Amino acid sequence: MMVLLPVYHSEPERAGPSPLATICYGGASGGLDVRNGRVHMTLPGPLPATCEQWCPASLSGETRHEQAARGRQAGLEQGIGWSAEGDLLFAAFWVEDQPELCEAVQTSYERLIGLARGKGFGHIYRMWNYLGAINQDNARGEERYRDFCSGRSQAFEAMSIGLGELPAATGIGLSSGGVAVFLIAHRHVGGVNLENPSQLPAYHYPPRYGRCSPSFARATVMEGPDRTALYLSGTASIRGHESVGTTVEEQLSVTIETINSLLDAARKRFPRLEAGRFESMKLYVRHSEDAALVREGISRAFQCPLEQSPLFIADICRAELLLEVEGVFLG
Ligand code: 3EB
Repeated sequence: MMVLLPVYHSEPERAGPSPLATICYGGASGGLDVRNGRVHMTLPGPLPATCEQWCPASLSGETRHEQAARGRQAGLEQGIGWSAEGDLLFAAFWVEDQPELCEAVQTSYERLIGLARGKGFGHIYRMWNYLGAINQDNARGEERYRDFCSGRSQAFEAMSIGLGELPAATGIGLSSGGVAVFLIAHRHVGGVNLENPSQLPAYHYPPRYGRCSPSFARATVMEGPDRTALYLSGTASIRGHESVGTTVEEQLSVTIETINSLLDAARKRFPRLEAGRFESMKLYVRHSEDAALVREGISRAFQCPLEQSPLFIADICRAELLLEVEGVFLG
């Protein structure tokens, strides 16, 4: 059984195990393109410039020739860029900036989910959401992240995806411009969505955080015959539904506790996760002066290989949050 895992480089075209997609962070502007069977996406931020490639990896004993014979298909349809191989799909959209995001986000989200389903990849197991000026208000005086959340929520509802079916996700700011969303999906295997015992499900956040709650699970687990992959959502210093801590030290320590509480809960259900580690992590830090502290704290707590844990300077979806961490834990 195959899943997609990220590999990080400082340059876009380093040869890897034939990725389905290359995402270049820290570009001058946003864009989406499909070439040579691969999705190419450039995002205006976050910095520093870093490339992420989504590569097939096996959760069974055999290596990837189980996949190679199945061929590659890719295309760009109605603004959705996609690439598929065997049971794996990567799909993405980029929408240019709009004064209000809700409608454009809902339309594109519905197309994205519709495309995944239409190509036969109904099991979406991880999503990412990047938007410009995430903490700024739109013309109606609504924060852009909240405006985005409404469009996303309405799309899931329109596509009949229930709250318990929402996959793990990340929501992070870009230096400028529009909205980038991408997903990974499987043809046959549904992920198991997990919640965090120390946090209220985001889809049940009270209305003070926005007219529609954020639509995501705290983690999604893909279990193969020999290995198990846990995709951890963007995790920040939130207990229940409240942001905790005013200093970066406090927020770092609560974030580490929160990740550990998710892992503890996951291990009860998926004992294979008792052994293993984060094979990749993405660290997002609001202020560059906090970068070294966050990098050291996370690396001490989780021992993720350095070359597989890029740190970005980015806005986080609540104005008071100073950091957010996501990752893929392999057991
Ligand atoms: C939180 O826990 C912090 O809107 O997709 C984390 C992960 C956060 C994903 C999203 C938002 C999102 O509410 C923010």
